[in-house]
Amino acid sequence: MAGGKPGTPKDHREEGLATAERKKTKRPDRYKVLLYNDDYTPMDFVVNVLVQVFGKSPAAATQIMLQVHKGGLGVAGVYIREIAETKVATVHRLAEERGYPLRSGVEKE
Ligand code: TYC
Repeated sequence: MAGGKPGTPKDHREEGLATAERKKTKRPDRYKVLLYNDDYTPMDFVVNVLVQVFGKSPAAATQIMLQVHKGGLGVAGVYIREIAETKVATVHRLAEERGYPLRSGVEKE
């Protein structure tokens, strides 16, 4: 089987690289996808987005939606940057299709 334990530096001894030239295998930075509260987007729409876009269970989605509703914002999920940005674009597209002002954004962890 190829590949070692995650986080274990690759052994380059058979590739002719000196120790000083060995590239670190960096874990990609993680980005939180945030949802922001507004006064118009229906609660059930937000719950459906959390289930369908972020893979949450209906119970977890309801908790996150209520956190956003009461606290102003909440974390929908955590991903590498490209995935996080795609999730934000999907949220905005789905909301705009329905005429809702729901906003989402990313924040580096
Ligand atoms: N505040 C909205 C309402 O009362 C519900 C809501 C929750 C909107 C979360 C956006 O990200 C949001 N209908």
